[in-house]
Amino acid sequence: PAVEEDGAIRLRMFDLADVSPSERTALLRRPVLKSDEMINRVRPIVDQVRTGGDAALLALTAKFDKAELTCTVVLPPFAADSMVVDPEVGAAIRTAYANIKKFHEAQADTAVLRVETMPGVVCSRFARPIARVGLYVPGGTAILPSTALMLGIPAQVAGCHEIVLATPPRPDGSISPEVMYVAHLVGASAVLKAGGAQAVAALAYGTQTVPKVDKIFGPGNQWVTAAKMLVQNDTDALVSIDMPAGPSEVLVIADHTANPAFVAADLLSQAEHGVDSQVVLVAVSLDSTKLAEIEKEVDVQAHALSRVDIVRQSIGKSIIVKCGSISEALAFSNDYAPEHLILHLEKASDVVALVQNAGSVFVGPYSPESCGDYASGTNHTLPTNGYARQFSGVNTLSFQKHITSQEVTAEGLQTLGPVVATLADCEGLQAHANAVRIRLRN
Ligand code: HSO
Ligand code: ZN
Repeated sequence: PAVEEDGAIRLRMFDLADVSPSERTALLRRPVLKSDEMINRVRPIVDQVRTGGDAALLALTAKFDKAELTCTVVLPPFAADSMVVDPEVGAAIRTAYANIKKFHEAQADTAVLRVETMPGVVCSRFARPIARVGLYVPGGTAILPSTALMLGIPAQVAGCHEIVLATPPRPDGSISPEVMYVAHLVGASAVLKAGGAQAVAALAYGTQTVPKVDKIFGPGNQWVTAAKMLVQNDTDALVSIDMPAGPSEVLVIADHTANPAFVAADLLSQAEHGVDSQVVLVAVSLDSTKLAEIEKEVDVQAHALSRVDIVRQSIGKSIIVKCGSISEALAFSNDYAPEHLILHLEKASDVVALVQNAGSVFVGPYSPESCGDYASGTNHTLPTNGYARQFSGVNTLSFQKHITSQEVTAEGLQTLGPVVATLADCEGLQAHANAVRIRLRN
């Protein structure tokens, strides 16, 4: 039940020793996302913007964001009075910016990879920025300048030529000054005052005033996610997306050394994101006293939060999974493939070696997820919904693509050519074989 009869905010508890394989599978599952249904609902909106351009975008922004605009695009230099932030917030943004930039600069692929596979046969690989990128910064229940940092910095570091930051305007038509300040820091070439599926469509197809982009990044609600999936599949749009997105999640593994207050705080920091946030605590051989302490901390801390009503719902849908060993805990976590994995364990740093699937790992008692959400340097745009099995979080390479090249010398072709001609013959592709033999004869 989402709401306990006694009013307590608590997770549901399961013991891995007692659950059947099918129950275990059910525990690993996220709430179902009806992506087909959502795609059908966003299609008319996307079509409207694709065919109607700016006029449609303005109309939809008036409808959904209640903002009456005459123009959705803001170009730099951004007005100073649109970026006035509290001095302490400004300083925090600059420190976060520096840390995130430092970590993402180190990821940039600047070297040319060069391998001589045979004498006279040189294969190379080098990276180039994706020229035009669109960054979606959600509005909704919280303003998210941190997301603007997490998407804007790698774009800037990768050297993308055009960085279009889209975010829904407030009813008065403005954008939060913190987001505008970050747009300025990351060198955004335009800010698009639009949100939802309509913003995604404008980025994918371009309008009279909105520049079309090559790749769209960023988290968003179901509408945004569905629109990203839709435009990605339209070859006319010729656009790609960062990754499939779902509600945010955390899996915390705790043993007897864990501080119950820290564990509870970490669970709640994720739970406050939204009613559909997923929170899992894997308890390794915890006695009932310790578990009760954690549950009490969750309840007490939750009731003190301004977003208690959100937390009540997300925690109500969340689970504690008891298990008997670290290896069982990691097996469960790897099967779940969490977006965030927090290790409240005795030898937390040694356990990282056992992590196979996770978006980002938070090691030991003093590494709350909040650090990675805001300012340590790692990116917070991470794979959810189990996609950590095959996707990496957003990083500098997400804004680059690789080009390979080869240079074969005349001598190199003497050795390589016959191999190629033989394989071309084998495939019955005579012109391919000819392209080699015509040179060998020369
Ligand atoms: N935990 C969120 C990111 C975020 N947290 C933004 C606070 N602001 C998804 O990884
Ligand atoms: Zn967060």
